Amino acid sequence: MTATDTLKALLEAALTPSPTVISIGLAIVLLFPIILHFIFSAATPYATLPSVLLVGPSGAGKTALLTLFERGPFAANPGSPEKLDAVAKTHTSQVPATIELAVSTDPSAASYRADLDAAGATAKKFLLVDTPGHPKLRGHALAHLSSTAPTVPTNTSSSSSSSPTQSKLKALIFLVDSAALSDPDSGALASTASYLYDVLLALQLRFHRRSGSRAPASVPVLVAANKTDLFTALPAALVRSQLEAELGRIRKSRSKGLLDSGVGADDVDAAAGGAGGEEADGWLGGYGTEKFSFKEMMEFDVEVEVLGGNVLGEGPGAEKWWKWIGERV
Ligand SMILES: Nc1nc2c(ncn2[C@@H]2O[C@H](COP(=O)(O)OP(=O)(O)OP(=O)(O)O)[C@@H](O)[C@H]2O)c(=O)[nH]1
Ligand SMILES: [Mg+2]
Repeated sequence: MTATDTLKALLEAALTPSPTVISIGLAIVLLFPIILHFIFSAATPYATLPSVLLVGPSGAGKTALLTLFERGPFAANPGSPEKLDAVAKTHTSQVPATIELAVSTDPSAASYRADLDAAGATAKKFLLVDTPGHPKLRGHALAHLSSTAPTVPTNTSSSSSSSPTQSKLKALIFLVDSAALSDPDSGALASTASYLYDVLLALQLRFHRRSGSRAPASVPVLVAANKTDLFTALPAALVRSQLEAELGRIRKSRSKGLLDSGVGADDVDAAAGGAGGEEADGWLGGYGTEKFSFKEMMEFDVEVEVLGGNVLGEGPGAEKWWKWIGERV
């Protein structure tokens, strides 16, 4: 009897409106969603995936590379023509495309062919973002770089959820057509270098904006010299030196344009000396150097590496690029 009595008394107390009951009830109502949030956010540690941005001039092979990484096994035996078609049939991109990939954490085993099948517990997931290379559509890629937020919103097409995912930009691949670069009449060198100049300058400005812990981290750059299967293709070392020379020329002519446009030489010097001025002008790399070198970008925490490879045909393939990605995501 006593047990039912106490139960009765307890129930009665709980149902009588009193400040204690109301405050306990309020506390439960308010704390429950907060506790739920912590339980679920702890259960999904990969809410933000690292992302790798693919940029480069139109026709360099960005979409072809994305397709190769997505359907690796098809390209693994390029013997049958229809399988090769799956990679080769690309057309100029108009919108950015994102796919989700996984790279093995074991560096010795890093191969996109193997990783696609064995994406188990040891694999790191990341997003690969293809951007259009057409000069009028480069805003997509540059917007990713100039965003001050530590994360960039991307739309994952392959993932089951169609909602935008927040993603951390971890690396950038600048794809170039090394066969086109070897033709001095095509103007490919000038147009490729001018795009690369804008990309590197965006990363340099990003470095200057870094202040505080929520600032974006540095983004390493891989200049991927594609199409080395073609006999006219320049080797990676020449791609590097030609691009450096052209970037130096662009830097010189752009700073000259600044002088001609009415900004006095003193202003430019002052801008170069002052910490705030560096941000405003378009001078890429270190001051006081005549020739441009990719090493200068280390001053701004931007590591630049040049590696050759090919998406189609016979050659070293894309393994080195995949490995480079694996070391950085
Ligand atoms: N020979 C050879 N051709 C390649 C290679 N990679 C890509 N291509 C070809 O280059 C052409 C352009 O490739 P895309 O991937 O469409 O170029 P993109 O960089 O996406 O170009 P945009 O979308 O316009 O920015 C296609 O016809 C590909 O088949 C390669 O390694 N070797
Ligand atoms: Mg494309």
